[in-house]
Amino acid sequence: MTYQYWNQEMETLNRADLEAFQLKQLRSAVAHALRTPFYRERLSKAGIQSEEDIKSLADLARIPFTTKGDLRLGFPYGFLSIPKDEVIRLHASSGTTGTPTTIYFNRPDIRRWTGFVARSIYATGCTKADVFQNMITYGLFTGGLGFHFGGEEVGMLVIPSGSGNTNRQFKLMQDFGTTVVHATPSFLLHVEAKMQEEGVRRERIKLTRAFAGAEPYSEDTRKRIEELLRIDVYNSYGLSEMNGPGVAFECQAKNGLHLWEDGYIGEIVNPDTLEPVPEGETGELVLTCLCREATPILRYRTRDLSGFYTEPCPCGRTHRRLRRITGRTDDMLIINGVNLFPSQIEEVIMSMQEVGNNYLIVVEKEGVLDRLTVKTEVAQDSFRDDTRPLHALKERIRKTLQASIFINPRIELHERGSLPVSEGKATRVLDQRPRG
Ligand code: DLL
Repeated sequence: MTYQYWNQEMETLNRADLEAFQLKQLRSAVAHALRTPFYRERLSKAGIQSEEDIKSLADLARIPFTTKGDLRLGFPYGFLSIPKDEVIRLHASSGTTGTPTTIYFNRPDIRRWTGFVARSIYATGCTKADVFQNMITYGLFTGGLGFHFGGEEVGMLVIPSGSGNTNRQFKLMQDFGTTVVHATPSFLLHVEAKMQEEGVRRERIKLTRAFAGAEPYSEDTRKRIEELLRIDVYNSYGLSEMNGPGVAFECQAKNGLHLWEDGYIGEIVNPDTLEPVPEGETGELVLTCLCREATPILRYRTRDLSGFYTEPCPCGRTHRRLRRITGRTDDMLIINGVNLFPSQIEEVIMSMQEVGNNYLIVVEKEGVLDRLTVKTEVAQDSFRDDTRPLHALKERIRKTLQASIFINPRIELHERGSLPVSEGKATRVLDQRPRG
């Protein structure tokens, strides 16, 4: 396979030069951070009064971690490090648990972010000849505008369709000959199911690729989308605190996500001790943003669980690859004392062909015990008179899951297309246990 690079020099830079570049950028990020009240206090407590105190990359370890809680406390302008009249855009996270976190950008920040998204898109083999339908939410969420600007930078024809309204999405795809889409993996699965339902013929659609991210999904889910839609699916990772998408992305080798290390420093730490884990092991990803002036964020605890691959990538890029993010330290469920990540359930059920594209995990209290119910759709319209095969399927799902998660779940089978679908990030878990 021949690989194409958007910025060959940067993407294939040798380690020593890449680290020298990181050090220069880190100093500049620290200089900006020191202009915010939060970091001025935090960094001076850690003995860092100026960027001159950062002498090597090892000094990163002296910088305290930043959490989502810190960012919330700084709402709305506490992390702004440049005069307000130089800011040209803001994005904010949805704030599902209260105050949102806000990130500001000046013009060079937007230019740099756009460069990382363009680089990511190009790494999947796209060119300016592609027609790109951006089927993700626009607005305060970074997925819409982030990919929109990146797609334009590559020179693709960008269709800002936004998410939802699958019938209109099909029409756009057919009218304009869409070759690439961007969506959450759950929305892609929904699109496929709808295509079947509406009788949209695959031959009328020119789709070859999709970028899928913003929520965790398993390798089996990727394969399922690839087979059903007959396209290549590339994993796309990012978070609003680090600009949005374009932080780490799969290349055509599809074996892990290159973390763009000239824009971000990645560390993997043990979430309990906050000490670095041995190279290659799984832990919490901590990121430092090297490419934004307006809102510096240093050593941000993402809560995302991942690890670095240690062997080099056949594509020739030198930027280290992250393993697929399997879950977050804080979406872990504890069910009667057993730890469970929703991704463990997804891995099992998405590998079973009879199971449809959508599922929901419900946790309730029954007396003193926790009760886990997994609701899945069935792949075929099999709600016919003979219910015996359905009973057998239910039992098979239950046994397979139990063997893998060590919890005995209740299984509910639902007709195709009957479980709720979200247009943005999917809600996969309903934890209905009383709090406290
Ligand atoms: O989801 C940015 C984004 C937009 C990424 C479009 C990719 C595509 P937030 O809303 O701040 O930003 O959510 C960030 O989503 O910490 C992860 O927990 C999760 N996440 C994002 N991408 C992936 C992925 C955007 N590929 C949070 N795999 C992150 C697993 C992901 N989880």
